[in-house]
Formats: sequence, C-alpha cells, structure tokens
Amino acid sequence: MLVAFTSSSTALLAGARAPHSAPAVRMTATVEKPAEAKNPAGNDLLMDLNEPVFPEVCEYAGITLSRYVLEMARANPEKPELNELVSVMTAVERACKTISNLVRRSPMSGLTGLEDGGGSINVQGEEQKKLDIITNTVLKNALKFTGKMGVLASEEEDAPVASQPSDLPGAEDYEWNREVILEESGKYVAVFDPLDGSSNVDANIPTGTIFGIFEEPDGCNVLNGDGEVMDNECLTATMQSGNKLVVGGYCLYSAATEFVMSFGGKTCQGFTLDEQVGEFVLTKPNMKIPSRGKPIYSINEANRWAWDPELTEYITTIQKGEGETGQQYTSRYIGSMVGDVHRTLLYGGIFGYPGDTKNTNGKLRLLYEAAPMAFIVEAAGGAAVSGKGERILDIDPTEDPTGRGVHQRVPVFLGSKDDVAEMRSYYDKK
Ligand code: AFP
Repeated sequence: MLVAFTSSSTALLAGARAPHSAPAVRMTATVEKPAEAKNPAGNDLLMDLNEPVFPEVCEYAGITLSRYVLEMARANPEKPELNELVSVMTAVERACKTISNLVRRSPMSGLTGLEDGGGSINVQGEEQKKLDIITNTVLKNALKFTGKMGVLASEEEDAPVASQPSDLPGAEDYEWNREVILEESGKYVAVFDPLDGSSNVDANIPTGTIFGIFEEPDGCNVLNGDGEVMDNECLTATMQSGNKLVVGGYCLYSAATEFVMSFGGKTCQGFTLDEQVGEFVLTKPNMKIPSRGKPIYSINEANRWAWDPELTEYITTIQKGEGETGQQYTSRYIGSMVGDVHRTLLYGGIFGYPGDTKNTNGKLRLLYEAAPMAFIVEAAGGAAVSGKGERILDIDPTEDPTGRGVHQRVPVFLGSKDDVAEMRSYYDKK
C-alpha cells in the first residue's frame, strides 16, 4: 500500500501507532514536490529542499522528530551543512521537552510567580517570571553546547549573546575544541522566545516556545579559537529578515505538548510529545491552513478604541456576518500567541496584534515572535502581513526606525489567506 505523506495520511499515521485500534499498516510514504522553489504561499524559498521519504514506518513508534530531521539532512546530500542542523534541532527538541516538564510541574515545584518577587525586569520593561529566566537558560545552554551556534538572541536577553561555553562554571575542564568545530562546520544563529505567554502560566493557560534558526552571515566568525568575541559587529548576526530563516517553529505547552516546525519553509510538520516514550511523534504531517477556515477572529478587543478605523470597520463587519463569507465570525483569544496561532493553523481564521494609537508597532517582536510564526504560516499556505500589508518575512530588522534592535516590535496579522486579504481590502479601498 502506498500512502502519500500528506495531511490526509494523518489518520493512518495515528492509527498505525495504535495496534489495537487499527490493522498494522506497512506504509511507504511519498511526498508532493512543488515544481518551483516557492513556498505554499507562493513566495520564493531560500533553499529548495527535498522532503524526506519514509519507505517504512514502525507501527509502534511512528515517525519521530529526530528521524524526520535526520532524514531531511539525508534527503539533501548536496547540502552537507544540513547535517550541522541535526544537532541544533536535537538541542531545541531536548530544551522543549525540558521546558514542557518544567511548566507542567511548576505548581508543585515552586516555579510559579515572579523572579525576585517582581524585582526582575527585562529590557522591554516586563516583569520576569521565574520560568522566563529558567526556560531561557535551558534553551541557551542546550544550543550553546551543540557547538554550532554563533549568536543567540532571546526575549529575555538585553542584547544578542555570543554562544561560548567559557562563561559557565567548570568550563575550564570542558573538553571542547571550538577551533576544530569552527573549521569543519557551518554555523548558525538562533532567535527565540523561551516562554511566550508566560504571564498566563500560573493560571495553567497554554504557553509556548518560539524559535528561528538562521545561517551565520558570510565572513562572520563571531568567536576566535579561544571562544572570545572577536567581532562585535557580528553579534548582530541575528538581525536577519525572516525570509532567510532555515528553520522556524514553536512548541506549544498545553493539554498536549506539540512541536510545529518548518525546515526550509516548504512544508509545515506537526509533532506531539508522547510523554510515556519521551519522543515527539509526527501526528500532523504537511499542515495546511484552509484558505477560508472557521469564521474566527483572534485579537485583543480591549484595544479597539485605539485601532485604525479600517480595522474597526473590518472586525465590526465580520462580527455582523456582513463580510465576504456572509458568516458571523466569533472571537477566540487566549493572549498566548503560540496557542492562538496553533488554533489558527488548524482551524483557519485570522489572528492579529495590530499597531494602534498608543503602541504604533503593536506588541509582538519581529525577530523571535512574528518572523518564525510568519515562516510557519506561509509554509502551511497562509498569509502573514504587517501593518502596511507588507509581508512580515520581507521586513529587514536592520532598517528599524525605532532603533530597538533585536527587540523591535511589529504589527502582525496572519492566518487564512482569504481572511488576511479581506482585512487588507479595507485599507486598500481608502
Ligand atoms: P507574555 O509573554 O508577557 O504573556 O506576552 C504574550 C504575548 O507576547 C503574546 O504571546 C500574546 O499574543 C500577546 O503578548 C498578548 O498581549 P495582550 O495581553 O496585550 O493581548
């Protein structure tokens, strides 16, 4: 039996893992391969990667995230640098499993509440939770020990940091030859928000980790052989537009822990953590956002009084059922971007965090929230635009007029293509 590795095979994959509920199916998977190097949203791809083919799938284990990543590198032998990404992705995966466990156990382990009783404030002026700090450390350490990372930028760090192990206790004894690693490997830079939605975490509301991996720009060797920063300019290597992302994704900590990522931007794959086995298993292959999904809008309506009149008109129109579909839209807003985007990815509709008269660029950060999410959404065939309708992935962070660097904010609208286009039409007709 030949099974195409598309969203329609989800049930088969899931069924194949449950020996009592489905006859054992030996699966051979093939993958759709678009003719041109375009992503499903119709925009140019940085790399036209071959998707892995799974000639055999264990009926008990399914396709794990580690297998997917390994096979991705194997399916593209002409790009040996992808092998370096295997350890980077292993680090992200391990960090997400650890964070999932920390979040799940936080009511019992005393990790709820604010760091320093509220005395710890990040560069954006937000109070840091204990879990903000710990999850940042988990992710940072996981990535720096891969030896493949040059620079990391995180919501919880004031500025990008060089990934060197020598600032850790016991680093003198750490047997690690960075020179060799540098010589034989391509290097990457990472951007991440370790625990997005953390203001909700004490109430057991979904949170998530958002991450993006770029290649280090040519000619940038951030560290010398002794692990010292030798080029401060290169510390801004994380300041790349989203269309240069090699991998982007998120991990949602909710009733189940789900890891959604796009490797290269051509497809979007969803994995669920099997907590009993400790592995992420492919449960949502080739995710696609319906071009018109459920009639849902997701936006913080408390800010409505400061919105652009065009946006107010659009939301009012769909609330009344007088938009293009004639359907009355309903509101769903968690206030945790990962949860809101995950629902949008699965059900369709539109998610937005607009700029308004109080905060002209909205709240969400371009590098480690908007860009990786836009990468995922486009890989699933959706649209992701900013306040003027420009594609989020094309926004160059170095041209930030506000000078906020890695922490610059950007208005965000993303979701079903037709819904995003309908929202934009209210601006275009003026
Ligand atoms: P926190 O990480 O401070 O909880 O912020 C979450 C977030 O960055 C994003 O996940 C939400 O979509 C957005 O803020 C919610 O912001 P509002 O509370 O202003 O709606």
